[in-house]
Amino acid sequence: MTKQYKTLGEFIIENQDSFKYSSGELSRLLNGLRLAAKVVNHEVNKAGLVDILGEAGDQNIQGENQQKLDVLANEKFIQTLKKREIVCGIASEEEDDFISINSFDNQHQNKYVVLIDPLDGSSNIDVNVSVGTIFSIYRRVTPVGTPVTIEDFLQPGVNQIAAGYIIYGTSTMLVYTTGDGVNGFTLNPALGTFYLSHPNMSFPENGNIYSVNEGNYVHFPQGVKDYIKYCQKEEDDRPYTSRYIGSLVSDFHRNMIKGGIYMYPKSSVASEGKLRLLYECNPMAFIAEQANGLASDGKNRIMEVKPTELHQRVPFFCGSRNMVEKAEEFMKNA
Ligand code: AHM
Ligand code: MG
Repeated sequence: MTKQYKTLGEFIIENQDSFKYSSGELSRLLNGLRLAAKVVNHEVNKAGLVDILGEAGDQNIQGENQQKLDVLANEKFIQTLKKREIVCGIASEEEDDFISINSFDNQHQNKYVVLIDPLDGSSNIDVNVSVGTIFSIYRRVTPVGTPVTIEDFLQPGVNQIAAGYIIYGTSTMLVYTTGDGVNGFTLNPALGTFYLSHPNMSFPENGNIYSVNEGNYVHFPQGVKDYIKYCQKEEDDRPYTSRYIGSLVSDFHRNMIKGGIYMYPKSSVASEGKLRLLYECNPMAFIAEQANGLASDGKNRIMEVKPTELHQRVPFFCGSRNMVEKAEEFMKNA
């Protein structure tokens, strides 16, 4: 008999009783993201065929060149969430400011805000390497019925209601948590349906992969240099394997399955590292912790960092529990 896989749609409905707050609204929101993921997946897959590759000519708020697919993914996710009127606000890595969502028949009645990195690792697009979408969902802190404010977005990661990523890889997967473990769904492109392929995902406690841009080695703090040397030392189960795609979602996904640590430390040329607390680190930290892993800024739990601005950057160490703890030890002792 052929094994019957559960679809993402079925899974969302079956599990909505475990949601902390209004289940219908969060289910609709997750379904909206599922739909946008399929649209973006379609665009990413055909990127090599049509003239949508290359830079769009604009710069985003961080002064980086935007790729055309960044712009497109940003539009698709925002459009889908806006049209379905399921959230009261969106903040995106590609937008300067947050967007407040309202309509005549729904006077700011929605309760959730979404923060999104629509296409992370986009410098990989031109060379056909996996990219991803990262999302994070919070319940608003300002009263329902009023427009959202910056306070609704500057919440610590511990307040997240759900977080997830979509990886546009050899196959497309949507991986997410609502605070009750992590589950991964693989897209069957012929049917356009996500199926539960990776139930209860979990980081092995130990791993043997370290992922860091070693080209920045000379700029790293001493503790990070010492930890990298430790990873390379011939002793016990070391040296570890070095794997760095330069696409956070892909590096994280591999390490969650095989066991490993991802690092984007601060350096003498980037005082807070590169990754954004709200769009990249908090959602990945929530997923990591729900999958028995850890996420730290080198000293503190990422999800407890109090955000002060939308596009804030933070050093990031994330992955298998024992490896992150070891890296922290090196940074403390340096
Ligand atoms: P992006 O949001 O501009 O794509 O930048 C984030 C990406 C991560 O996916 C990746 O891990 C990192 O930047 C790679 O940076 P670097 O090339 O400096 O190693
Ligand atoms: Mg990014």
